[in-house]
Amino acid sequence: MSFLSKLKEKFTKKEDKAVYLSGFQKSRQTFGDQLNQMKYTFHGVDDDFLEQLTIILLESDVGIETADEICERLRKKCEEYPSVTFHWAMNFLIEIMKQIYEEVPDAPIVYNENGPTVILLEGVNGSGKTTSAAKLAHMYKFYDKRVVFVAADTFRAGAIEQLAKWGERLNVPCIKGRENGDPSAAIVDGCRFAKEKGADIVLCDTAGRLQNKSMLMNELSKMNRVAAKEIEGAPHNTWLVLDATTGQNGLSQAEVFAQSTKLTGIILTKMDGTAKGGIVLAIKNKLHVPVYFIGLGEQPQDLRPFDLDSYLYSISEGLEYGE
Ligand SMILES: Nc1nc2c(ncn2[C@@H]2O[C@H](COP(=O)(O)OP(=O)(O)OP(=O)(O)O)[C@@H](O)[C@H]2O)c(=O)[nH]1
Ligand SMILES: [Mg+2]
Repeated sequence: MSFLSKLKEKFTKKEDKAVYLSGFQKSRQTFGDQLNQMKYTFHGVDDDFLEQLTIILLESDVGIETADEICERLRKKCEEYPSVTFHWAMNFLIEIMKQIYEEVPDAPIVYNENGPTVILLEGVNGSGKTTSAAKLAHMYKFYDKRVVFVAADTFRAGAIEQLAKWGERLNVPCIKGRENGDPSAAIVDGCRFAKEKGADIVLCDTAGRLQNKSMLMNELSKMNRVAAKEIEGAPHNTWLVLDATTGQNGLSQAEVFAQSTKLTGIILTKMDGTAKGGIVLAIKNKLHVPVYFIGLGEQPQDLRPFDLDSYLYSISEGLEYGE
């Protein structure tokens, strides 16, 4: 059985099939559908083929370094099979993408066994932090976890109320910072509240900040420090919320955020509105930071744990035909 057939078989058993397929529809049009078109002109894995493949990978926002690496590995692999068919070349391609992602194993999400687990959400303006906090709350509540929100975006007018409203809707208590006050104070209050009430998960929503504003980046470091004083090991997770539609620019944002805080994971939002699905591979290959969740819409239920096989299948659906 070929790699793509096995991928399909695994995928058909997944619960989230439909959500993945519709969320990655645009990415599939740029990637899988365009690759499929190449079968009509296929004469083997030669320079022409690799050049076209590079273009498709770049359009999917895999980034030049990762695209070159994929092409080089495919070229080497096909040297062993000089009369490779298009179908088998595609099998090798997707398998190589999986190998590249898996080369550095994803560290699991850290949960505090002796008290509340603190999760800090950071990112640039409008990336989807507050919405992601709501989505995470929805997910953890589904698993019967007691969740607390900390509205630590004291900077943007209306930001505290935005999270408080989600709190009301989802029945999650919201510890509010003071508008224009020190966001670290809200983190301290939130951690204390969570300890007192025996909460399981503390979701800290922070203000959008540009990565080139050093004052704001220092503020982020402070939030990390004060959390550690309240709860051992906190924040147990510091996740960068990245808007997938920004593509390669998101990658450079991530590099800078990683310098100011110990970035442990990424939530990739707005995947539903972009063809740039390849950014997942670029992030993993360049930053070695796991993508834990993907945002596939604006509602609390539109968050899914990232699953490599479902992702690969969703962006390449259709390539498995023609064995
Ligand atoms: N389609 C889609 N829209 C999303 C997703 N995540 C967030 N959004 C939308 O993006 C916009 C910004 O989301 P917010 O959660 O307010 O972003 P933020 O990072 O908190 O923004 P600031 O607090 O201003 O920095 C909203 O209109 C959200 O509904 C997603 O996964 N898919
Ligand atoms: Mg916000």
